[in-house]
Amino acid sequence: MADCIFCKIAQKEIPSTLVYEDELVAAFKDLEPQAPFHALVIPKKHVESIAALKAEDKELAAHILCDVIPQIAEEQGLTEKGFRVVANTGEEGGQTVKHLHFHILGGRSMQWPPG
Ligand code: D5M
Repeated sequence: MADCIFCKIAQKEIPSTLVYEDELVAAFKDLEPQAPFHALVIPKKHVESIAALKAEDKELAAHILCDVIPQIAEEQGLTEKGFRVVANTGEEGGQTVKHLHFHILGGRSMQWPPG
């Protein structure tokens, strides 16, 4: 999508600090970190949100959840103590960038409920 900032990051048209990349997925440090480790995992193809995922995206979603996020957590030393994964979805979900992304937050104790 031409005007999507995360598409531009995936295409390396704007810079980011990558922590993971493969053919389908990129992960990069969040510009406004809310924890000592805060990265965003995105599919390279434009999908607006979890609500826009289609049956054809099942492998991609499983890849992100089953492979990419656990690998990043392990590499960042978060697996043992724990971490949080968040996918803000839609207006009331607090989603500001309309390209599916999973926040990975770690390195501190998290509170519940979120705001
Ligand atoms: O989260 C959107 C997140 O995206 C928010 O934490 C800031 C982050 N962001 C916005 N632009 C950039 C760039 N260019 N690099 C890295 N991180 C960025 P949401 O769940 O939609 O509120």
